[in-house]
Amino acid sequence: MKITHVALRTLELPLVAPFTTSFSTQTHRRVIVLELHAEVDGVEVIGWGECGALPEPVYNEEYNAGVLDVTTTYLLPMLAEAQRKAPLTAESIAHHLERIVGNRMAKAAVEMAVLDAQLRAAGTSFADYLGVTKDRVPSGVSIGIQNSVPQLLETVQGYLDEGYVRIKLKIKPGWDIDPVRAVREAHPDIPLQVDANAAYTLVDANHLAKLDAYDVLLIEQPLAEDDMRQHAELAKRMRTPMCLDESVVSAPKAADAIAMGAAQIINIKPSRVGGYLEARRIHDIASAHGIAVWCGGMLETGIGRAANAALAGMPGFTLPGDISASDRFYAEDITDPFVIEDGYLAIPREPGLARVPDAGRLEAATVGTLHVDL
Ligand code: OSB
Ligand code: MG
Repeated sequence: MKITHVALRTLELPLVAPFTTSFSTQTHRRVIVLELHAEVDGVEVIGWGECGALPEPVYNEEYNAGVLDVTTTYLLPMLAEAQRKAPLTAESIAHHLERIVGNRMAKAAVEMAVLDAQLRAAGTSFADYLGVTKDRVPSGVSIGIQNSVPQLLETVQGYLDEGYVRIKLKIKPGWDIDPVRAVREAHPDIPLQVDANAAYTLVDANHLAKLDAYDVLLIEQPLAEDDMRQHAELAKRMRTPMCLDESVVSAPKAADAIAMGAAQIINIKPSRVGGYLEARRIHDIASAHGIAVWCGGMLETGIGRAANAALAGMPGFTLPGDISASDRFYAEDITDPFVIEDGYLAIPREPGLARVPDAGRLEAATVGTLHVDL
């Protein structure tokens, strides 16, 4: 394929309710979407990519302005150079961008748009590309930090009524044991897990071990991104299985985490690890070690949600992901919405990786666009 033009749109979508984690409160999702124009065998094709980055570098080191800068200054010019020598393929993008350190969410969005264009041109769905045979995936929901325990219980009940099969509670110091106990007492049998987004230190080990009393499926990323060894230490000091999110930025990091005993479970977020192809490698490594994985999210629009739903159909994804219906975050998605049916989302089978956005809704949500010719 030859890329001819990329439009980098920044969208702003209101959230149905504020989403609070240990690191921030979001009332809107400001998200970068790539519209990539390419030629495949003389035919024009458009590929879509969605970037996981947030407006501020508070989940990881990436942020929207940085993504726009690195993509327009380095990533796209490097691909322009590469395609002067040989046609691009999705599978070669990571290689061409290797000289740039980190910036995995920016790279992931570019690779996603190229893979989407490639699959679209071939008439192949992402699920078929991956060899996924299931037709649906179980849907979990990530619940932000609430103002009070009664409010949390009401929120949880609402999602259970909608059919979500697993509840994840965001926790932070001061909002951890009490909310978990309250939810567990109200719902003795639901699959329940917690996510701290790196809000604790190893000094909190005894406190966090109190979670062991509430039959929690896993604790996600209690310690800082760099603290792989401390996670291994904490894993020995509590019974609740240790799950890593932020720390696992690549397949080699997944291998380190498994070898060190820092992760019994891995949250795979394609954007965090540099794309869907690296995400698949992590799935394969984890599966070979008997480590369960599940698909995390970054409040994706329908563009990225479609891709996540297909990825989560791979056999090693044995735990429900943070792949909820579109209306969990958005009153109106920019694509046809994903809906939950009996607790599951259907895996898309249309050609491509992404779900194509509606032109009018995309335009209405756009607050800025950068254009790059290659
Ligand atoms: O840690 O999983 C996380 C959202 C933004 C940043 C980090 C995380 C999250 C979520 C939401 O938990 C997952 C979703 O998209 O449903
Ligand atoms: Mg997380």
